[in-house]
Amino acid sequence: MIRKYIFGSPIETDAVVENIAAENGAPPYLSLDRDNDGHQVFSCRLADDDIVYGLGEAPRGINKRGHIYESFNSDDPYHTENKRSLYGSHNFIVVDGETCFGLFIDCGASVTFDIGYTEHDKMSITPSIGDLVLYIIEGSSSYDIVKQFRRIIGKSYIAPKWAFGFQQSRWSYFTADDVRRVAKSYREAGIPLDAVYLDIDYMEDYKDFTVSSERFPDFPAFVQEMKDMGIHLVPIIDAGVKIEDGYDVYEEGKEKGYFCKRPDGTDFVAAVWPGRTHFPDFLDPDARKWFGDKYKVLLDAGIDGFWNDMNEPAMFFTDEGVEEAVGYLKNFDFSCNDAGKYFELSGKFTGLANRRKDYSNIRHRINGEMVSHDRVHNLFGYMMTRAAAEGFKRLAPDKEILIFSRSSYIGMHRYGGIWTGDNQSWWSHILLNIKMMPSLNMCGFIYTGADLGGFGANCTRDLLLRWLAVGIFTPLMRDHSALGTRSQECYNMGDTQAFKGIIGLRYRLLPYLYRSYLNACNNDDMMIKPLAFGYPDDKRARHIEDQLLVGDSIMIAPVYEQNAVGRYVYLPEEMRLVIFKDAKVFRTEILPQGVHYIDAALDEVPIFIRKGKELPLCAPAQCTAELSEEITEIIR
Ligand code: MIG
Repeated sequence: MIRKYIFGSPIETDAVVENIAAENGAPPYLSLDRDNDGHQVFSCRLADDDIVYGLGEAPRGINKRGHIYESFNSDDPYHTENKRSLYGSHNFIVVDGETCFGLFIDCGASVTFDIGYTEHDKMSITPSIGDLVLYIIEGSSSYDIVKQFRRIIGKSYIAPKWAFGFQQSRWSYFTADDVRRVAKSYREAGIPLDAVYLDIDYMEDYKDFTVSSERFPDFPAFVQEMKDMGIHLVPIIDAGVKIEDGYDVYEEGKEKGYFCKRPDGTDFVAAVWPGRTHFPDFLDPDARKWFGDKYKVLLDAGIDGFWNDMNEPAMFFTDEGVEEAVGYLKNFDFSCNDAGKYFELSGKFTGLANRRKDYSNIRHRINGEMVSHDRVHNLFGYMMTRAAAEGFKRLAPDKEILIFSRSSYIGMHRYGGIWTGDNQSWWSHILLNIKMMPSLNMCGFIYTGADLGGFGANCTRDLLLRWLAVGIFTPLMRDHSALGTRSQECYNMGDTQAFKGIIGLRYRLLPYLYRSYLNACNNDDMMIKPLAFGYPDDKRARHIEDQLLVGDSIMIAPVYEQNAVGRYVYLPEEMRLVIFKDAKVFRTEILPQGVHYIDAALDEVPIFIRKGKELPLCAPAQCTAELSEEITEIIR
């Protein structure tokens, strides 16, 4: 049962695809008040044992209680516990307890979710504007509510099967020879690989839809050469378009009026990787179509996978920001004794990136009217990826193309996947990855995954092995790392046998994983679920956040602590433990319901097969193109 309530005059987000008639009365479950600033506040009481699920890509746990979150798409590479926002805004939550209901706040502007933060037994939701659509969803359980919600937002994007192979990325592999070396090293080590990523340095001066002819001579031939090795190249596309005379994307966008504007009607300018850039106005369907068609030059070169980056949109600085900071500096009294002022001074400069004030200066054209960015901020990356996906449909209707984005909003799940952005080579970020997966699934983002090994900071062998042992269960399985960090390709991390075994197991699991993935996409279901969704009557399972159900047959309980030789695992029912090593069954036993300590060395992957279920395996392969669908082994 889904009820819809309209407040003010909301801007269409296209998040919901089902036609639902709006109701007039007051929404159930929630109290409506105004805060001191006049903002509408929706609130409800939380009982002690209530769980609050949802929010997709957000910090902290599966249960969102005990923190305050803000849906405001942010380019922030420090995903620490104190943060309120990440790259996506997924305003869907479920309150699970004495009363059980779901809600979705459909609004492109910032929304704050205080979930037992100010008062431990109260949840308050405060949208920053009064124009929004509220959906209330009732069902027999949280899982049922999630499935109903998924039905109204439409089917999730389906990634091609090769995108379930192992993928290697780095900022950056600078030349074709660098990429060749990666491909060759994987093949020589016998570690399976399906894709190598091209980060911003493949372009000419960071210009979208260009390829440096110096570093990648005869690009189409190179794409083919890699394809012949079973390897797909996946180039990045950034949101900002370089301002440069003679650059066709810039010239056309300017002439046709496809760039975002300032309040005075001139094109908005921000500095990003290419230097001074304009942002295409992805909220405008004409601009969207134009930008989507630009992918053609890379499709024509044989490319069949892309990642859209910097689309919050991320900005390093604007002229206004710099002027303000420099003005402050000029007037600064360096003889003052006020230490607070020193920090204020440095803050003026460290705060230049992604300033709210700059966002407020952006204008979009929506239905012929100029609309402030503040009202639609969270839709920008969504509409960029929609532009790409709709472009692919026109340009290559029969081709399956991989596309995923950094920034997102619910609705974008129909057009592409997401990766979870700039994490760090920290053990705590393995756990964050584990906890975020089910929340993302609830919101329709099924093709998703984290930068395995961690993006920022230096990775170690043990961290990468443990993280890969989680990554084999996430649809996007990609090792990615930042410029300046230690190399973290699997063949650069000491003896390769363990890597070969773990990634080899991913390929053996592919028939099961891809089928589970398709089931989730086609049936508005989740591929990766919290234990509570599989064992709703088990009080203990209800609060477990570091074990997950993957598909219908298995439970995973990854090791995510350094130097741990195993971990405690709770089994809600009798299960078969299988320890895989070298991509083969190494040890197996039936364990009764209850708590067990499971030993798992760095090269071992434990999987728990649920009672009465089975896990099919195929033969290993070096890439998905060589993978046989034939099941060679079934474990029960
Ligand atoms: O400002 O393209 O999240 O994956 O490697 C950094 C360089 C820009 C951020 C992405 C990351 C990518 C990096 N980008």
